Order: sequence, then C-alpha cells, then structure tokens
Amino acid sequence: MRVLILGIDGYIGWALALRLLAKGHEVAGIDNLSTRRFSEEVGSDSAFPLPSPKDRVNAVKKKLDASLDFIVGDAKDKKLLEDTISKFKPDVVVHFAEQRSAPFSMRDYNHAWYTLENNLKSTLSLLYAVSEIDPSIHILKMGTMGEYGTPNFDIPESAFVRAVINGKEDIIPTPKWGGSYYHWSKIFDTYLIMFKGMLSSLTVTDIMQGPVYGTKTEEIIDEELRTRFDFDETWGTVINRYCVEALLGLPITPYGKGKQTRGFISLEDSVEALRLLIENPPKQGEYRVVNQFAEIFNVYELAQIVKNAAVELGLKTEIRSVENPRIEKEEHYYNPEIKILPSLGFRPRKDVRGEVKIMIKDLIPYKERLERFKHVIMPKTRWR
Ligand code: USQ
Repeated sequence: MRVLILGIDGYIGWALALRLLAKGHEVAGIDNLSTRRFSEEVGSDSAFPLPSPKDRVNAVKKKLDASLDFIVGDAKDKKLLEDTISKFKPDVVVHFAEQRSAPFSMRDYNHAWYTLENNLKSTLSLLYAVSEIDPSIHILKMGTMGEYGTPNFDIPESAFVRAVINGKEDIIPTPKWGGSYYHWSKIFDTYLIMFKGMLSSLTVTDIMQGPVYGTKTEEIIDEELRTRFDFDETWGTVINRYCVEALLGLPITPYGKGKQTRGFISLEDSVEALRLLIENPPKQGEYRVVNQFAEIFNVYELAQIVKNAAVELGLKTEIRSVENPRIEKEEHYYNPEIKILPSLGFRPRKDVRGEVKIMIKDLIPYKERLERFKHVIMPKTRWR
C-alpha cells in the first residue's frame, strides 16, 4: 500500500514508517519538526540523539533497503497536502501531525491556543484535501483514550451511543470530557471528522489510544534508526518518565493519590496495531472508532513495577508521591471496551513488566546525556 504519514518525525510516526517500510509498503511523510523545537523550548531533548531528516532517509536506505520521501513542511498547509496527495496518490493518510502534550497545552494562553489552532487546522485541511482530491482515501487519525475522560460508565468503542434524556431516547455522540486543552483539541477534531466525514462520505479510522511506552520496536536495531524518546515533565509520558527517573536516581513520581487509571500500550504493539488498521480499512464511507491499548494500570502500580525492575538491575530508587500539578480524578472507575483490534487478530506481544526492564537497559548507555536534563523532570506545569 502507499501510505502518507503526517507527523513522520514523531515518536510513533517514525516507528510506524519503519514498520510499514519493513513490510514492503511505500511510505512518504510530512513533518514540520515542531516537537524537536518544542522539546528545546522546555530545555529538554530526546534521550536518544535524533538523526536529521536527511540522515533518517539515508539510514532507511542503508538498513532497510527502502526509499522514503521525507518532506519538511506543515500539515496545516492545505496546498502542501493537496500537492503531496495528488503526486504520491496514497491509499491511506495517517494523521499524527498534532501537538501531543497535555502539559505543553496547559502552560499558558499562547500554548493552549497554539495547540487548538495547530490540531484543528491540520485536521480540517486534511479532511478538505482528501474530499477534494479523492474521497476514497482512508484517513487514519490519532485521537486519544483521553477524549472519553474517566467516566463512571463502561467506555464504549463507538462514535455514538443510545441515551435517554428527559425521558426520550436518541442516538448521541459518545460523551467526552477532556483533561487538558490538548485532549479537548482531539475531541474537537473528532467532531470535525464526524461532520465533514458525513458530508463527504469519507472513510476514517479514529484511534483512541492510551499512553504509549517503550524505547524501540523490531525495526529499531541501532542508533541510526532510533525514534525520539521524551522523559521531561512536558513531553514525557508516565512510564517513559519513571524509567528515566529510576535510572538517574531521582524519585519515581506518581502524582497525587496515584489511582489515575489508563490503558497503556507499548510502542511495538502500537505500530503493529496501526499496521493492522492500515491493512484492514473500514468500508468505504464508514467512520470507525477504535480503542487502542493493551493493559490497564494505575500510575502508582506502574511506579511499583518500574521500581522493582530498577532494583533488579541494581539501581537505587524510591517512589515519592508528589503533589498533582494537574486537575484530574485521582480515583475513579475505568472500564473501556476493546473489540475491533482483537477482531483483526491483534494480540499484544509486550507487557509493562517485561518491557520496562528492556527500556531501562536501553537507556543505561545514555545516562550521562540524561544527567544534563535532570532539572526538567520534576513536574512544574500546573493546570490551575
Ligand atoms: N502522571 C504521573 N506521574 C508522572 C507523569 C504523569 O502520575 O510523572 C500521571 C498523570 O497525572 C496522568 C497519567 O499519569 O494521570 C498519564 O499522564 P501522561 O503524561 O503519561 O499522559 P497524558 O498527559 O494523558 O498524555 C499522553 C500523551 C498523549 C496521549 C495520552 C493518552 O502525551 O498524546 O493522547 O497520553 S491518554 O492518557 O489516554 O489520554
């Protein structure tokens, strides 16, 4: 298949490009390299040094014997999307080109607005570009499990639910509640996709994915092929952060009561699930919502798992619950449905317990590099 990845320079975008190339698909990508700049803005960097786009393309040629078109450009630019789609003629466009950090979106008004503008505009540009050039192209869009929030009901895996309101029944969009401007941007994206998708009979998979963890996938066999790995308070997700904290002898930091519960998935399983969704598109004109996670944990349990792994590897570390910088439920019901990926044959191959040991071992050679960023690890960005 021919796959265009918007956001190809990112943590998942790059790993997915490698997986698809390794499976013989043709891949092109667009990225404005904004995560590299924003990571610098908060005084941080990827744990693994990142090759330039040109070096990435060369590494793919050398290691995977594949060619890759890596376009440095902005996915908000509708003209760029039109030109690239007309020229490359993708079967599927993957949309990862969004600002993906909740804390970054909560820094101040400018960061909130940047997140909303960037994410909504890139989504609308893509919806229009595809509907005008070839509405049969499958759009695979990265949403988030965080769109649902943490409701007191079982989270369905569907765009709509049956509800009784004031005694009358109707079908309504599945209720949503974002925990940051970032999460709200994904909710607003979803509404744009549902509306424009209905008007133009678009074929869409909207993925509701939980936090991803891991340092590598099957294709990431050496430094030249590495994907970025963030660990600072703004860009790092919880498990990745805990591993770096343990490695650097910093306390592992569950926020508040630590009973915040989410559905987690390894990078390896994430790219494999995405490959399955690309190779098994929905019916033409269908809007498919997919919940994507592998295991459910609360953040205190995760701290214990990382601590045990670190101790086994001879590292000294402790768990220290820190004041929660976020406004979120610290104890809640959580039971999301997951049926589409299993129906496509998806079986997670990694689990947190096994993977965090591999992650810490993978990070050990970069300890000195990581020491330089110790000051950007403890949480500072407050929601209020
Ligand atoms: N947390 C801690 N300690 C830490 C860091 C985080 O307890 O050191 C807690 C947070 O308070 C939160 C949970 O861990 O309750 C998850 O936080 P996170 O930073 O790992 O993830 P989040 O900000 O929700 O966002 C990440 C990705 C985002 C993706 C989302 C999936 O950055 O792109 O959409 O995970 S989900 O969480 O399901 O919305």
